[in-house]
Amino acid sequence: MAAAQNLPAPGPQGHGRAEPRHGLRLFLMWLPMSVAAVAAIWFAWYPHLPPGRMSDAAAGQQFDIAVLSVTAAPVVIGVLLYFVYAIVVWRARPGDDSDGPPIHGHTRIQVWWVLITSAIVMWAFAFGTYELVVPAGAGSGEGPVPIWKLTGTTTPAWAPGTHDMLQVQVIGQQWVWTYRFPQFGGMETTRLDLPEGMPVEFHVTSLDVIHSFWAYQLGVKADANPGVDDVAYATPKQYGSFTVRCNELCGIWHGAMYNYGRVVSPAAFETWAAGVESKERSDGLLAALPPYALVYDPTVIPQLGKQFTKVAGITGANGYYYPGPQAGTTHGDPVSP
Ligand SMILES: [Cu+2]
Repeated sequence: MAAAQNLPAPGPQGHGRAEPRHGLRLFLMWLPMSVAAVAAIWFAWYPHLPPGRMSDAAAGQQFDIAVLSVTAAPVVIGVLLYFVYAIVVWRARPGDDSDGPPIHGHTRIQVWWVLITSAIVMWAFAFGTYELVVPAGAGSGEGPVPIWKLTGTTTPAWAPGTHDMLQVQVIGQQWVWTYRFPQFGGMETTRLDLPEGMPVEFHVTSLDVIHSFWAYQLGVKADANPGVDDVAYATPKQYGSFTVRCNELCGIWHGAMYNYGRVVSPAAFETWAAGVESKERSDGLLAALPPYALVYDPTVIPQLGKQFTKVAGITGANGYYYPGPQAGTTHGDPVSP
């Protein structure tokens, strides 16, 4: 920190020897170290910071972490440098049992201290507020009533190459994630494919206990609570696969509650989603699923789930609402091994 240039000189006074300019020394050491650290963080570390740049939300989080790291590095270096300098230069020499000089404050240092720490805090406040409001914030203002919404049009149908917002319902239950696509007939899958470059509106809910939807590489994390429709936004920006984990301890198989998704081209996504929809329709699965809703009533859904039929590789969840395979039968869901 620049405060280092105005440090007190607590060394022995009046011993007939000129006191070196400790503040200047410290500043001249601090400056190149800080410049090097900031450059290393920005140019070498920043591109590798979590969670990557697979979506706009992820890239925004990566940028915030990089900026705050650049802000913090000179402060940390200033503190550690002063610490080491004090030990080396101002330690008591062997045989020196004398008291240190009495020090009664130092106006210039105190003024600088207040100014610099205030400036850092105000910067963090201004940057944090800007990042929360202008790019629609961490999690894009997620919650049951999102404050900021991603730009896009919510329509009953979805088509590639438009501004249509893809709606995806994320359903957590012990212990699997499923995804329903209301714009594709309400079909439900255990794999979360998403279109690159198009806005996605997640509606996250739970059928039983509290879970947490964490699509790590997309930078999306949202609570999955029963009876609550939690909204989060993201626009995928890179092709590739990502992992969805549960991030809320939700029972004995919490650690096994994960599956995968892919970011594909909008045309490939539409082909996939329409294909799943038509297969689930012809298999009778869409008719058997509970009607699409933002939240589901656990006291009603089990009655609907009793009609659930097995469709290999496509849908279902081994939960309370869609009963798993019964002994001696083939009825159940394809999620179970
Ligand atoms: Cu869970």
